Order: sequence, then C-alpha cells, then structure tokens
Amino acid sequence: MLRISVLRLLGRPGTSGVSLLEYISSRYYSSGPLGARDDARDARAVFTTPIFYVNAAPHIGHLYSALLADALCRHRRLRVPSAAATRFSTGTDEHGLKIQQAAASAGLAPTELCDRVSAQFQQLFREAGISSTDFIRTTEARHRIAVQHFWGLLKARGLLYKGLYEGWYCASEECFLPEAKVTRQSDSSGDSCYVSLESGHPVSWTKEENYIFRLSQFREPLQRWLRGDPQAITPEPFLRAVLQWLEEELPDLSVSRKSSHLHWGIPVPGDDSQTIYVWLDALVNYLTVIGYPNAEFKSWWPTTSHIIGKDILKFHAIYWPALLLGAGMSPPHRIYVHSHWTVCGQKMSKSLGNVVDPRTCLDRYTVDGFRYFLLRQGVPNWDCDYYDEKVVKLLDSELADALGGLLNRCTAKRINPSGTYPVFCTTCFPSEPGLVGPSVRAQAEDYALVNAVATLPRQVADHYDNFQIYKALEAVSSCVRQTNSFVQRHAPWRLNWESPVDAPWLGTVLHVALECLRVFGTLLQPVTPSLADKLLSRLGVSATERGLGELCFLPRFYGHPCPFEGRRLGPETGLLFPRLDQSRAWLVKAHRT
Ligand code: ME8
Repeated sequence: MLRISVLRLLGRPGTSGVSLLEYISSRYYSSGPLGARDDARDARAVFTTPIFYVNAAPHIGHLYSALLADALCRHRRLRVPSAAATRFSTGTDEHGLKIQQAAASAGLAPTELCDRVSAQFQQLFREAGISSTDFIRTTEARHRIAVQHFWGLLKARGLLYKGLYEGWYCASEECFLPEAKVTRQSDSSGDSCYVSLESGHPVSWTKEENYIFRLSQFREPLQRWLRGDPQAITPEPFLRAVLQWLEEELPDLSVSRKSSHLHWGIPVPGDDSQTIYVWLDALVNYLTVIGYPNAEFKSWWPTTSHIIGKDILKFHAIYWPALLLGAGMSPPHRIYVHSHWTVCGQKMSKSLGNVVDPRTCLDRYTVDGFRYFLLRQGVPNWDCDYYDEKVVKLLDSELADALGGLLNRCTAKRINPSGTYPVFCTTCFPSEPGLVGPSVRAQAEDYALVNAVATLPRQVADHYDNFQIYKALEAVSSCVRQTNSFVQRHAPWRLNWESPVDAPWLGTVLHVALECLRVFGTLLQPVTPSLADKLLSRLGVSATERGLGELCFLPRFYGHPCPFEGRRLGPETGLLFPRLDQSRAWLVKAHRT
C-alpha cells in the first residue's frame, strides 16, 4: 500500500529529523487522512461471517464473529463511503445430518427447526446492530441453484469421481475424522462407544459409495497461493497451522452422502440417490450472496474477506480454496481467524449448561456496552474468558468514567457556560514545541497528546487491516486517558473566563479536548454506533462530518481554519454511558452465586 509505505519511510517524529508539524501535516493536509483515495485500489469489498448451524440457539461466540465482521465492515464504510462498495453477509447453515438429527430428536420437521432457529439468529443480529446487507439461508432456492451449478463445474472439469469411501464420521462436526482423532469411551450405561478426541462428540463408522473430490491434487497449488500471499490468512499463527497441514498427506474428500442416510440437503444433479456434503453446500454460500452463478458475481469475487472461528479453519483454508481453484476461480482475498470465548475458564457447551445468552447480555450491558466489551476483550490469537464482573469493570472504567467523564468535563455548563466549541489560541499553544514566551502555556506532554491523537486514525486503520480490533480500541482508550490527564493537568475549572489572561488558554484547553473527543467519537463508530452518535451529536458534529475522510484533527494547530470553532454544541442528552455497578440488581445476585 503506497501511502502506508510513504508514511513508514517518514518514520516517527523525533527519530527521523522530521518536525512534528511536518510529520502530522503530511498525513492530514497533503492527501487527506483516511479517505476514499486510501482504498480506491479495491473499491469493492465483501465481508462474511460463517453461516451458523440451526441445531441450537445463538450464543456469544456467534455474536462475536458477527461483531468482528460488522466492525470491519463499518470501519471500511467510513473510509469508502460509497454505499454500494461494501457488502456484508451472514446467515444460517440449515442442511446436513446434524440438523436432520436435531429436528428428529426435537420431534420437528427440519424446516420447522430451521425457521425457528434462523429467526433467532436474525433477531439477535438485528438487536445487536449487525449491519449485514444479506442474510442467507441455505434452504433458499437461489442457494440450491448456486450449489448445483458449482457441482456441475467440478464434474465437468473431471474433479469428481465415484468411489467407496469409509471412515469415522462425526455428525456434530459434519466431517470424517482420521483414526488418530478418534478414541473409545464408555458411555453412561457402561457401553463402549467411539468419540472425537477433540470435541468428545460421538462418531460412527461409515462405508458408502460416494462422489469424491480430487483434493489431493491441490496440495501444491494451495502452498503456492499461501507462500505468494502470506497475508491471506491472518493472524499469522493460523497461517502457520495451515502450512503445517499442507506438509502432511492431503487425501481426497468425500463430497456426497447416500440420500437414504442423509435426505436433508441438496441432491446431486442427475443422481437423486446422493445428497451433496453439507460443507460443500455451506461454503458455496459465499458465492450465492454475490449473485453466483449470474455474471454479476465476477465483479465481486475474489474481493471477499471471510471472518471465521479457529474451529473451521481447515474447511475455509484448505477445502474451500481447493474447491474454488478446481472450479477455475481464485481463493478468497482474506481469511480472518479468531479464537474462542470460554466461560469462567470452561468451554461453552449445552451439556455443561454454561452457554451465555447474548440477548440477556445486550439487555444488561446495553447494545453498545456489550459490543464494546466483546471487541475490546476478544483477542483473535487466543481464547478469551467471559465473566460478568469483567464486563462491568471494563465498561464502568472505559466508557462511563474515562470517556463519559471527559465529555462531561468539557461540556458541563460550569466550565463551558456558552455551550460552544471555544476558539483555539495559537499563541498559547504554538505549533512548534519548545517556544517560550509570556503567553505560551502548552507543555511537552501536550505536544505528545496532539501527536498521539493525530496519528490515532492511521494506527486504528492499521489494526483493523491486521484484524486486531482490540488493539484499535486499546489505542483509543489510551488516548482517552491521555486527554483526561491533559484536562487534569490544566484544570480548566480553576481558570476564569472573565480574566483576559486565562480566557484564551481556557478556550484552548477545551478546544483541544473537544477535538480529541471528536476523533474518539469518529473512530468508535464501528464498535459503538449509538454511543458514538450521541457523543458526536453532543459535540455538534453533523452526519456529513463523521467519515474518516473528513477527520482533520485540530486544524487550527496546523494553521488551517476549523469549521467547529465557535459552533454551538449539540443538546445535552444525559450521561454518555451510565455506570453499571450501582443500580443493577442482577449484579448483586451474580456476586452472591
Ligand atoms: O461451523 N467463541 O457453524 P457453527 C467464539 N455451519 N466463536 C465461536 C464460538 C466460541 N466459543 N463458538 C462458535 C459451523 N463460534 C458451520 C459453518 S461456514 C460456511 C459453515 C463461532 O454454528 C465461530 O465463528 O458451529 C465458529 O467458527 C462458528 O461460530 C461456528 O458456528
């Protein structure tokens, strides 16, 4: 990326001889900050979540994947505002043995179970503000057409053959497992059974004549793809895992089951005695949502970034790219992988009864609060543990006290009686650090703050590009703390608007703090959309001034006019984020249990 490399060449201020002003100006005033031009090279982008099984209600892990995709997507929309440029799909995976069995044991027809649970996912995502542009269900006709077309291509290219396939099949994971991944166990009645070593779910020996995909042919092409595009799988430890798998043998893959055994799925075209393997069916959803097999899909593929959990890495990083290469298409643009949420140190599972209901959490912590928590605490590289006190502690300290407190300090009537964005005084805060004079009030730490906030949008963008959203939030939070220290240091409550000596500096302190808040509000939009809206509205920032292209921090410091100076603040609408730890009866209960 040209602009990034130019910036890297510039280096950090103070280490390369480039002055702070030149350094920051080069970022903000020569080519604009993080505007449309920044991403013009690939104006189109598609983000996807996994499509979720409908055998059970959604939990916080599913919501987490959807939130990661949502935040990436919203951040990109702030960079490339053209509404048509970014698509975002999620949905439900409704076929296969797992769903067939879940429906049977619930005494429901599969369609009934699918309708019921798919509606729960849709409702959750609506409530959580997931801004998807498509919700796909694999039982839709458009998807059957796409899957059967894709199958036809593989067949025509000689990549499918019929053969006897045998092995351990795990319905819960919907895959065959090698002997080494299976173990014998005694069940509750003392009978022995076989289970998956990793998940503990039962497996059964299956021997059938199936259609088989020539996966083994794709080992080297996959290795070449990943070596040529090492960013394709992010974060890096997951890339290493895939390359390691590709060092091992890559056997052909069974891609159909006998319809007498699996009837709940898409029939193999021209052979009703076989049903298409649910993973092939599911993976093709990523093409269905961009219009495949109609020609329009070609202008969207391969601009897709898949957001997935580590449990389904092999399906997305080996099977899916191999199937795509087999059908004459490129592998996906990016595969962003995240680890799992555990609960009080344990894996979340229905049988342990520790599944955390995301709707209760949204209700307790508010939509913005819970979105912030999951994205601030969720670290893609390793598993994260969930417990209620952690949520309360984080939200109270970062959203209620630090951010809400800062806003309050700069807008309260007592300190800002005119209710406006005050004027910035360049004599009190000259653009060159180290100047001395009777009116100069800014100190070295104040320049450090300006530098930190000026470079924050780029830092945040880099973290988004590297799928480290928690780091982006950490960086924002650290700047919020720095701004609070700035306000504390200059104690505007001790300065007097009536004094000709104090007034310009008082205005400047508030102006700088409000500018910092404007940057924080803008950058928080992808994660806490309503809270950011409340913050920006309070500052009087209009809807057209909230993109990253418009985000010119502290222009007066760089000798440019500031459109906000003198502007009336927006109306006071109450606390930005009320503290959670005082008024919540459920928390007292949670402490007791
Ligand atoms: O695998 N923590 O669906 P699925 C974080 N239908 N994320 C979690 C999680 C946890 N504890 N548990 C689940 C399937 N997830 C297939 C996918 S895609 C073509 C087909 C998230 O309902 C995570 O994204 O089992 C994981 O990969 C996904 O849910 C699995 O959802």
